[in-house]
Amino acid sequence: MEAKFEDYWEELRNEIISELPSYGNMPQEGIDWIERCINYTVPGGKMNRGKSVLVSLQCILKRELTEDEIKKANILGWAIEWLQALFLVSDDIMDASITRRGQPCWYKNEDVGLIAINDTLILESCIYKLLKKYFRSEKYYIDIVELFHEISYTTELGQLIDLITAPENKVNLDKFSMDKYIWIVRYKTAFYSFYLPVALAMIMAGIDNEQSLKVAKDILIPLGEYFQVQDDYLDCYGDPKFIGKIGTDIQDNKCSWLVNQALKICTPEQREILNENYGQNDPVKIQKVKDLYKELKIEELYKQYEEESYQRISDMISKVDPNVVSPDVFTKFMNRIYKRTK
Ligand code: DMA
Ligand code: MG
Ligand code: MG
Ligand code: MG
Repeated sequence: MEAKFEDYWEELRNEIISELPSYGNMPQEGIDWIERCINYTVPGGKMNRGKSVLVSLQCILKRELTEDEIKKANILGWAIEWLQALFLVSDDIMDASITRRGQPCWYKNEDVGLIAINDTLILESCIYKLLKKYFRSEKYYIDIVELFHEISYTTELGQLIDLITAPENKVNLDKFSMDKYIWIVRYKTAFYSFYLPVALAMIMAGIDNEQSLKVAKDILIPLGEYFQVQDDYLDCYGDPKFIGKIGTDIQDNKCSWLVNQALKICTPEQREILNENYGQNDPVKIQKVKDLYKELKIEELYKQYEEESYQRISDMISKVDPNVVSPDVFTKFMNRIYKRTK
């Protein structure tokens, strides 16, 4: 039977762990720490991003893949999961989150705390260890390394604007706007979650010319925007048991889709309610914001947005020239997230 995505985990973990003693007999507790950290933070998500590399490669090549191609696509998928892990570990520290994937955030473990900052850097280094180990002799090696660097950078820029638009204890609703929102979500989410897996598959398949990558980007970035709007919706309305995390956007003063919608339609009096209650870690104030969202029927606006986005993106996909990129790549991705509840 063909190996599944999950089946590669053990090999990759061993790859990282088994090399550590070569660092001057690294103390065993350090090796144990890294093993515990990667076991805790890398696997255990939905793995949508990781699995999409192989799915995309299959759509693009439209032939039976070799065992080696399957393995390589899945390893690139795991490299994305690794990237995701380091962004989530740091995101949870900066967002003061409590749980992730149904367990305490990594930094919340009693003996971890701010050591988690160095752990994110180790997680990042692991990506390049793995790329080197498995791809060094491929002619596209430098292209995938550069892509990981570039996409990491875009994500970091997105996180920066996300964070400085949401200063602690300094609510200023004038800082928010839908334009800024779109910029933030493109950079912090869409590039690494949607464009990266497909671009990696395209590079593997040898169709990495500017034109084809642009066609992919033009659809995948809007798809990523839609995905982050869903994330913002679920932050407020999702069931923590289901989404594995407890929402923090209201108290974190985030430039979320929901607050931007509220700002677009609220009266000056309602804006004052937001001004007084948004961005503060107080359950009563959080509830007041949620009550206002209810009054403004933000949930209904979201349902409308969801339908419109599906239509709009389906339209875009239908216009893709199948000789440039197989439209299946996008349809598969889209159907996997449409109306998601986690
Ligand atoms: C997440 O934004 C973006 C990155 C790069 C992790 P977020 O803080 O809304 O994510 P989550 O809701 O998962 O904490
Ligand atoms: Mg967060
Ligand atoms: Mg965040
Ligand atoms: Mg969120």
